[in-house]
Amino acid sequence: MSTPLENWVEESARLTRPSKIVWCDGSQSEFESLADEMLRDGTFLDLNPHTYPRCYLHRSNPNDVARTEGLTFICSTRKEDAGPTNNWMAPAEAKEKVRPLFHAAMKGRTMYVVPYIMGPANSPYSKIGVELTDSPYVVASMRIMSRMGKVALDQLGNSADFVPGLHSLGDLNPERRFILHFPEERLIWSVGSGYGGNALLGKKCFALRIASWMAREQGWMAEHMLILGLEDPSGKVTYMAAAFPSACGKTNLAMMVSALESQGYRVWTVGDDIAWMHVAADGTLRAINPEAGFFGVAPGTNAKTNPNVMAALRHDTIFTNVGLTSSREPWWEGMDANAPNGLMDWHGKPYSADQTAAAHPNSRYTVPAAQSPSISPHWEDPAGVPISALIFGGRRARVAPLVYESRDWRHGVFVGATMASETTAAATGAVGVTRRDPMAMLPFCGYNMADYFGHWLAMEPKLKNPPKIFHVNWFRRGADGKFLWPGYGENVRVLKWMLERIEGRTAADDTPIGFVPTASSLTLDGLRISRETLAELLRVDGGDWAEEEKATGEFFAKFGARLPAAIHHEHRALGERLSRASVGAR
Ligand code: GTP
Ligand code: SPV
Ligand code: MN
Repeated sequence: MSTPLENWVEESARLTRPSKIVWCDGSQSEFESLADEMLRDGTFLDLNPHTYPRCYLHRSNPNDVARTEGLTFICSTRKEDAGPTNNWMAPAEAKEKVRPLFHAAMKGRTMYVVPYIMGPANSPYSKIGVELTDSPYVVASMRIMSRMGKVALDQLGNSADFVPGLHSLGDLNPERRFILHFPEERLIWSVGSGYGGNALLGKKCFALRIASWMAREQGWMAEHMLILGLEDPSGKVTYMAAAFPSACGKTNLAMMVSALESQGYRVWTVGDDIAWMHVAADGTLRAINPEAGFFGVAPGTNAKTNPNVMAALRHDTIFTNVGLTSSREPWWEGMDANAPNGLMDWHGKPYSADQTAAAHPNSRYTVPAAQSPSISPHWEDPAGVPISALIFGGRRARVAPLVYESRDWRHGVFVGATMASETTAAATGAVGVTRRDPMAMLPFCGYNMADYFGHWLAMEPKLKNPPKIFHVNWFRRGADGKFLWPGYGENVRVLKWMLERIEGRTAADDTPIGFVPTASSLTLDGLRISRETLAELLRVDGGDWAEEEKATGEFFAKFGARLPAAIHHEHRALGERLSRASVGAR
């Protein structure tokens, strides 16, 4: 008798016709032989073995350097279940359209069977996926990003309880690129891309799009959130989870070196991109990081902004689309002031100073989580860590103050639902355009976002002490166009204010949008920031917010009658508070 997994592998091989099938065990020796093969065919370039041992550079096809949201589909039976913010195709139509692209797609190639666990190996919250892929780069990346190989196969046994994901590079032509999710079948099909979230199917496809659908059915949450622990001077650690859109600072917040370390505040990393959160028997919200590695944005990372990442990267790391120095070390914009002589750009061409960038703006490192000096001793705790605060945030040149606290859970859900952020290079398309991105889940929610807001609202009564919900913005700019807040390790000052709010120990101004720190309630010692800059960072501008309230209404209108009444109610209440305040100000 063959197992459900064997049957599916066989069926997929009949479709894709690989010349060979390899079942991956996840061992170091397996990785080494894959790496050797990739060095031979140019998929991997080796880096300096003395300064970057066992590290490799991968250059992807220049047309395949970011997630492609326009080619990503939710294939639910009913269109309304995918909702107005997702691309949708009917399941049968999607399969008919895309199956031919898989036909004999692996001819002359190897099909790798990649079993993986999302979550710690022995956690009741973990789930198993299996990816079939013809990309050895994907295999090597999945080995870092998940618990891959024998450990997953042993846990699966003969069970059919796994999320299947079929992936082929195809011909890498964007015209023939599709990322399809069949949430009712819990099936993923991806063809035509080898990049990150398009191709490492455990990450955005499973752990967010498919998992968010499962989480709603089963009463838990799958979120685009980092998880960190803030240690206070007494040694107590308070855990927080934060949702910022792609390339808006999750990895950097989760792995920061605290500017208040001398005062006894430090940050421990549990996860940097995805949180699966369940209500435990005692009514606490418990979060696990389903991933085992970090797929982080390289540009902007340096010894000052993020020493933990810089230390983590020095061995056993894969770099994608960064520059290469003459001493065969990785290089990217923002690593140090000047591009070194003899630099090659991410295409492999000599870099010249009139060029915009040596590294692609969405170039990345793939590194095992355990390599970070900041990794929490509880990062693989099967029960997860208890969450005391949820944080939303985005990239806003104006409007959103440095930090504010929502009035209660329901208002906090509204704050998350009204998030907006300027787009980044993490997805193809224009950069710097403000778009609504509720809970940083716009590209990742596997179902109708109106129902998703409803699901958030429905979590509250299950929680004994619902976490406080905050909103942050590290990216507000002054009249000169420069960031007003120094960011990175200094962000701990904002986390400390949140901690003191959780513990009821510090002051805030009650504004129409929520509770904003008083000028004296933020710990600013050791930071040179003028009183005017601070006032601007914390300012709630009546005109900006009136526009914001209007834009929010237009966004919500897309959802029609499906939008929960509580969200309408919060929207009206915000409008009323804003107009009362503007009358008061007159
Ligand atoms: P994804 O992996 O795409 O989900 O991104 P992310 O949310 O983890 O973002 P990441 O921490 O990688 O940061 C993205 C970019 O923003 C990098 O270039 C960082 O250097 C920059 N950045 C992160 N935190 C801050 C901050 O506090 N202030 C400023 N000015 N820039 C920041
Ligand atoms: C993101 O874009 O949010 C990422 C990178 O974390 S990717 O894996 O490409 O989704
Ligand atoms: Mn992300």
